[in-house]
Amino acid sequence: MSTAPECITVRTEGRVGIVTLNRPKQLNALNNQLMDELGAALKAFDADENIGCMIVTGSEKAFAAGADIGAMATYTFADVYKGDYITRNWETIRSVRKPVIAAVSGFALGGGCELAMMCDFIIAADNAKFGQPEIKLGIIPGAGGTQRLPRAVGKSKAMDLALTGRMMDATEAERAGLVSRVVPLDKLMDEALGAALIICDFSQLAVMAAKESVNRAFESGLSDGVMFERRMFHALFATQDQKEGMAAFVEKRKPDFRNV
Ligand code: CO8
Repeated sequence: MSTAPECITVRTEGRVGIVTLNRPKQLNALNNQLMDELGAALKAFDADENIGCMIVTGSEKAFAAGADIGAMATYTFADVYKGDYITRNWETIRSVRKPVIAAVSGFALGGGCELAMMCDFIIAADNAKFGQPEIKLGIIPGAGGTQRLPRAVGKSKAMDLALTGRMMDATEAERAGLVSRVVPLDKLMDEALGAALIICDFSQLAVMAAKESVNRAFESGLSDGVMFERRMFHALFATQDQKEGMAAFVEKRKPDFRNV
């Protein structure tokens, strides 16, 4: 029997599934239970025909201040390596096929920054602060920070953040390309929901193909990626949604996508 989650809250707005990280006393520090609950919630939304897009968010003060340092403090190499501890349930989010938006306010540090980067794009409030401060704890990022951050912001800034442990604010993060938009704190959820609802109205087949194709850019060389995109592009001509989308444009009406 599944029990109600304790470290997250889950709700829907129209066809948008929203997961809010909810360990306020620890600034949403990420532990195994939270990551299990987050993974389960996202997988459930992914499987739900009524959901077209997801949002992961935190509190005003913290998206997530990193992995739970208290929980990790006494781990040995044998603990973490043998049990694949901490890392084992972190990448569930990567298997989600519908879009996931990170709506980030406050601290997104360490594993919190890595979690945001595992989402498809990041919308930040103007009080957001991003960083990979693990170096200050005698460790390095462990959930993709040294790999996804340089892909997002380039080597120089990624090195700066990983080696000095400093935080960058939302303006710098947008300038560097880590986040797609910055909005006032009180507009964060409206902005994220607005984007999610726009996505929900498109053909889910095209949305999933676009996500898969953009992600391919980070996994392959240019010609392989372009070939993958071309095959996906061709494949979408087999869908009724392509016929509907183009007919609606020609007939100057709103398309009615059925995801077939
Ligand atoms: N883990 C556990 N508890 C935390 C964490 C954390 N990461 N961050 C904050 N807290 C707790 C504090 O201990 C404090 O608890 P209490 O009230 O009981 O003392 C409470 O949250 C509030 O924190 P502060 O009083 O420190 O609040 P401030 O506003 O003064 O400072 C900061 C906020 C700057 C965010 C500060 O709390 C801080 O520096 N936190 C640690 C940030 C950090 O180092 N993050 C990286 C952690 S390591 C990591 O993420 C590795 C990821 C590896 C992933 C591997 C899996 C794949």
